[in-house]
Amino acid sequence: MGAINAVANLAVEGDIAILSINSPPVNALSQAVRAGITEGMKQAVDNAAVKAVVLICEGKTFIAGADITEFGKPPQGPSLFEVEDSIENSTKPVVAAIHGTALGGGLEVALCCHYRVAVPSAKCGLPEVHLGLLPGAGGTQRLPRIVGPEAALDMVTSGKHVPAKWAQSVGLVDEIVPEGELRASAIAFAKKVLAENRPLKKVRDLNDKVAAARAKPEIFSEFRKANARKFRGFLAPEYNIRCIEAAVNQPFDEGIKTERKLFMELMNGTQSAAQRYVFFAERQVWKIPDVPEDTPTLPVKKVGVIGAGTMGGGISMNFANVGIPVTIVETKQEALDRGFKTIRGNYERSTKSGKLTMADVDQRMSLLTPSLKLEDLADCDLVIEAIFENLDVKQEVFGKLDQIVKQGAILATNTSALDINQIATAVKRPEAVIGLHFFSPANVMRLLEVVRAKHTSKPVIATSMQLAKKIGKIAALVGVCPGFVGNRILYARSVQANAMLMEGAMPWDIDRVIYDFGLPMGPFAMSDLAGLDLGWIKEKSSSSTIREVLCEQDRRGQKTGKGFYDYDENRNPKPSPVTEQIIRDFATKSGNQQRKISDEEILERCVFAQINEGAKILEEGIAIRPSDIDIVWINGYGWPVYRGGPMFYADTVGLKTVVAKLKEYGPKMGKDFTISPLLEKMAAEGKRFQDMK
Ligand code: 3H9
Repeated sequence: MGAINAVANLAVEGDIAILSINSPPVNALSQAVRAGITEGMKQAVDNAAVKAVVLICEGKTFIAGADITEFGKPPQGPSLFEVEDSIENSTKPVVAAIHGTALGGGLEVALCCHYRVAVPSAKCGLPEVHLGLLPGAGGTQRLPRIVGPEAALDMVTSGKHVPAKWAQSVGLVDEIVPEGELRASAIAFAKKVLAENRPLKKVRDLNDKVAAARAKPEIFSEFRKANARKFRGFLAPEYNIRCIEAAVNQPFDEGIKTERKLFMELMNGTQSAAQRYVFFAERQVWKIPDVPEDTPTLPVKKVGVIGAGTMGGGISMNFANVGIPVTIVETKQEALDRGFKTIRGNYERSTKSGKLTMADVDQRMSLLTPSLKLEDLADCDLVIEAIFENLDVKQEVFGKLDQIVKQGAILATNTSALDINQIATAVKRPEAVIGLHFFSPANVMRLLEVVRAKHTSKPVIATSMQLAKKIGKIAALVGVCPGFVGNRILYARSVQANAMLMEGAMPWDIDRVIYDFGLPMGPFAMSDLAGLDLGWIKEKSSSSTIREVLCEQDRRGQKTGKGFYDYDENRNPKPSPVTEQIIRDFATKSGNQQRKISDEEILERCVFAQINEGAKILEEGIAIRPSDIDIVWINGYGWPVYRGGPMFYADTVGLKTVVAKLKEYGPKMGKDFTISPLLEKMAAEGKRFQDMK
C-alpha cells in the first residue's frame, strides 16, 4: 500500500481501500493516471483485508476527462477501457467520490463504479461534443441507462454540466454528502454498502429506460428537428445522437462497438482537430509573454462609462452583472433617459426567459448611476469612453478626464476605428490609456479586443485582461492598427466581396457561399443588419459606390425594409431585382465585364484574403499568435468553431495552396493587394500557423 506511482496512492483504512489520484491541474486520465488506477485496483482486489474501494481525487476536481494533450499521439497502455474494466469487474464494490467536475472520461470512469457519492457543489457532464467528439469510453451507452435517452441526448449534445442535486434525483449520484467531508463520507458510504450487503451494481445491466424508449423512435427525429439550426455544420452532435440511438436499439456490447467506430471517425476528422485546437487557443489567449501572471493589477471597484448609447449601455451592463457600480455620463438628460430605458428593457427581457428575476433587474439597475458631469467620474478606477468615432472629440474628452479622474485609474476607449496612440497624446499619463473594444451588442458578444497602445503599462494590460475574465468575456490582446485584428480582417474580405459584385456575382451568391461555409451570415446580409447608412451623410453622397446609391434610394438595410435585399414584414430577406440592376449598371459604367463566378472562387477570394491579412497582422506583431486571431474571428464574427478560425483553416487547406491560389487570382485581388511575405515564406518552408511559436 502507499504510492502506486507519481499520481496515484492506495491507502487502507480498516477494510476500505482509498485509491486517490493527484495529477494537477484537473486529474485528466493521462497514461500515468490510467496506470495508477488499474494497478491500484489490482492491489485493492488482491488484498484480502480490503472489502471495498473508494476512488477519490486530490486538488480542485474529480477526473475532468481524458488527457486531451495525448490525443493524436501513439496510444500507451493501459487503455481507458482497461481502467474501466478493472473497476466495473472488481469483485469488491467501488465508490466514486466526486467533487469539482466529473467530466468526459472522468464521468465515464465514475459510471463504471458501482456507486457514486458527491458533494453538493459537484457537477457531472459529458462535454466531448465541444471538442468535436463523443464520449468514447462507454459514456453514450451507460448514461442513457441511468438518466434515460431524452436527458442523455440533451447532456451529450449540449455538453452541459449537471449539478449534483439533479444527478441524485435521476440516480446518477447515489448520495449527496456534506461539502468538505467527501473522504470520510465516501468511506462511511462504502461501509454502509458492505454492512447492507448491497450488490455490485453495474450500470451496463440497467435496461428499463432504454427498453422503454424503443417504442418511441420519434424521440430522435424530433430532437434532430428541434436542434437543426443549432447543430448546423457540426458533425459531433449527430454522431452523439446516433450513439444514444444505438444504446436504445442495440445490446450493450454492440452499442459500445458503434460508439467506438463513430468516436474514431470523429477523432480522425478535421472538425475535432479544429475544436481541440480552439479549446487550447481559448486558454492560450490569456497568456501574454511580456506581461507575466504575477504582474500587479489595479483594483477595479467602480467604473465610469461615457456615452449611454447602444455601446455605452451594453458595456455598463457587463459590470453591473458582476456587481461593479457604474456611473454613466451623457451630455443631455434625454440621451441618458433613453439609455437607461434601453438597459432596463434589456434586463427585463431576460426575466421572460427566466434568466433574471425582477429583483435581479432592480438590483442591477441600482448599480447604475446616471450623470451629466464628467466630474462625477473622479473616483472611478476605470473609465471607458464610448462616444461616436471622432478623434478631435475623443481627444478633448480624454484631456478633460486627465484633469478629473484620480491618478492610477485606467482610461479606456471603445473606439473600433481610431488610432489609440493619438488619443493617448491628449493625456499626461499615456501609460493609463488602453483600448477596450467591445463588440455589439456589448452585453451579449463574448469577444473583447484589448488594445495595447505604445505606452500602455503592464499593470493596465493585466488588469484589463483580468477584468475581461471577470465579466465573462474572452479577451485577445492586440496592437494598434486600422481596424485592429477583427475589423481589419473583415475589411480584407469586404474588398473581395465588393470587387466580385463588379465582376458578376450577386450579394446573395456571395452570402450563400459564406453561410454554407458556416458563418451566421454573409457580408451583405451583415451590412443590411448593421445599416448601410453607417457613416453615410446624405448631403455629401456622390453616388460613387453601390452602397451610396442604395442609401440614396432609401435602401438603408433591414430597418428600412430594403437594402441589398428586400425584406418582408418578418425581416426575411429576398434577392432584390432593384439591387441587381444597380449593381449591373455600376459594373457597366465602370467598364467591368460581368462573368459567372464559381462558388469556389467566391470562397477562396474572401477567405484567403482574410488569411493573408492575418499573416500581415502577425508579421507586424499586432496579434501575439495565430490562435489569438482565430479566437477573435470565432467569438466576434461567428467563424465556425469546427473550422478552427481562419489561421487554423489555412493550415487545413495548406499554406502552399493558399499562396498558389492568391497568385492565380493575381490582379483580380485588387490593385492594393499584396501577398504577405510571412505567408509566402511559411508556405515555401512547408510550415503551419499552429506550429508557430
Ligand atoms: C474525453 O474525456 C474523451 C473520452 O470520452 C474518451 C476517450 C477514449 N486534458 O479550463 P482551465 C488543462 S475528452 C488535458 O483553465 P478551469 C487546461 O488546458 C475530455 N488538459 O481550468 C489548462 O491548462 P493550462 C472531456 C486539460 O478551472 C488547465 O487544465 N473533458 C484538460 O477553468 C486548467 O484548465 C473535457 O472536455 C484535459 N481534459 O476549468 C473537460 N482539461 O493551465 C475539459 C483541462 O496549461 N476541461 N486541462 O492552460 C474543462 O472543461 C475545464 O478545464 C474544467 C476546469 C472545467 C475541468
